[in-house]
Amino acid sequence: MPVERARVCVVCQGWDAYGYSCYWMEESTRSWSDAKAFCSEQDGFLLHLGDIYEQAHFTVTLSGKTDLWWTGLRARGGATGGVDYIWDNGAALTFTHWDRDQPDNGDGTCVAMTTGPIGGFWDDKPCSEKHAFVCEKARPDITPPTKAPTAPPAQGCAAGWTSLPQFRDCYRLFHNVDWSLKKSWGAAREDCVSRRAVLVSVLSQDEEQFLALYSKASSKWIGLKHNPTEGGYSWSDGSALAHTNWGPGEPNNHEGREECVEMVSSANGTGSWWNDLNCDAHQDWICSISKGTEPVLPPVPPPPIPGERLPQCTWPAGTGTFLFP
Ligand SMILES: [Ca+2]
Ligand SMILES: [Ca+2]
Ligand SMILES: [Ca+2]
Repeated sequence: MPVERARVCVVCQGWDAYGYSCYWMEESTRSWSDAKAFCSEQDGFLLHLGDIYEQAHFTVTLSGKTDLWWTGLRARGGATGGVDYIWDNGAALTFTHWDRDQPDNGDGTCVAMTTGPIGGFWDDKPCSEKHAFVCEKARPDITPPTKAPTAPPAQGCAAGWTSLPQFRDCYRLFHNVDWSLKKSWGAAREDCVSRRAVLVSVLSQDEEQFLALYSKASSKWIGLKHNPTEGGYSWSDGSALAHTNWGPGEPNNHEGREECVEMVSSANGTGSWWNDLNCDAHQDWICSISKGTEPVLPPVPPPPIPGERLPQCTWPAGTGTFLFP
């Protein structure tokens, strides 16, 4: 055994070392909470995937394994509708690697990783299912670099935009009673971008409840979209998918044509839920912008020049041939 590997083995007391952590691959299967208890008995915690490098390490490690393996991720909440995904070790969810069509909230609230040659993806499953799992603990000999503390959010929003002190963004609902002013998901996203904003990402139940009340009695696009090729859902601004609020039976990808996600708020705004919908449907939408960034007005298309006529297309009589003028 190479000297360095042997030294690390001693440091990790027989566990595998990678990056700043030691890992134990436990092949015996347990429910999620029994797996969590097993790890804490070893002074560890259920696997916390902190970034794409740690994820890549386990994608490779699990390529030769079978079935599913529990991670330390689970959904919390649900009583009032939405759920927030949290790590067992208390770390914030800053990175996600959801499997195709996940998280679907359909059958469970604990998150396992798939295995095999194209494995390593995340799927929410019933917590009572028994799976193998990974325990993690910090390497005792090295510590990760400390990150600079994040500054408290700036305050204040531009006219027409709204927020609460705890949020980092200001929000604006574009609620158009006239159908012709509503937009497809892509056009809504484009409208937000042209204001220096983004189509809103809803990252916690706290934010969900605020937006439900703010946009009560309406259905509107949010920045969530399905990725048909890579699988999974993702936010248009690249935020981690750390919260979901699917309505009963959703996402159902009705007739295989629903790739974009709307939020529906109840009449009094005390409840809300998400539905996947055809991206071409015309809807209201919510943009969000970082506090401290000044929104701009989207460019207005130039008015038609008076007297200028669009070229007319004609069918010459009797020829049956279309002519471009
Ligand atoms: Ca970790
Ligand atoms: Ca699932
Ligand atoms: Ca749907």
